[in-house]
Amino acid sequence: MYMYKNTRITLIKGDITKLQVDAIVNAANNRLLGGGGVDGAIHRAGGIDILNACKEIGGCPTGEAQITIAGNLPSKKVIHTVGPIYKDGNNNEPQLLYNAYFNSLKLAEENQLKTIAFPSISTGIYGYPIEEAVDIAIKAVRDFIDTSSSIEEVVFVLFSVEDYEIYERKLEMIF
Ligand code: AR6
Repeated sequence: MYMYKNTRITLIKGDITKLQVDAIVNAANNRLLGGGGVDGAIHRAGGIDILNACKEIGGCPTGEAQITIAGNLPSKKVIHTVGPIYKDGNNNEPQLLYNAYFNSLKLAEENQLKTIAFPSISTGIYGYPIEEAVDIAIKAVRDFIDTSSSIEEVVFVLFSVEDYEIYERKLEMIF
């Protein structure tokens, strides 16, 4: 784990379901009823109680976020957010992706959660080009932590070595 200077941002390669942080973020869909990718992994590892909590919430608009218990996961909470499905970049995708990160951080702050881990939202099944998505993810996190001291650590968790290296390159360019 490498902390980028004094930014409170860290980067790891691995499985987000294993992390002992206050909140892990799920890249969910509007129905909040589970799916593939990281969503499937979180529900598989966390158990049925998370799905039941999601059913009670009833859904989540794109760019917004909801919070549930973490069931059998080592984190304290799960924040479910919904990134945009990428079409061509002209359908408000950048703003919606930014909102997904920013609103997840806001929800963490509102719940006194200090450490939060993000997967690479929208860049899997939803098809967002990774290079563009990383810039938006980093900008949203920087914008938030620049104005708020409540979050102590933001971890970007990348599943593949390729994605990890893109994040690493972008972060090293900035910091
Ligand atoms: N830990 C960390 N990252 C992971 C893990 C894991 N255990 N598993 C996959 N990833 P995706 P999206 C990475 O497709 O594009 C679901 O069906 C993965 O390699 O999970 O936002 C939902 O229900 C990729 O880099 O999310 C929605 O319908 C990143 O997580 C839809 O997929 C995100 O890929 C959301 O699509």
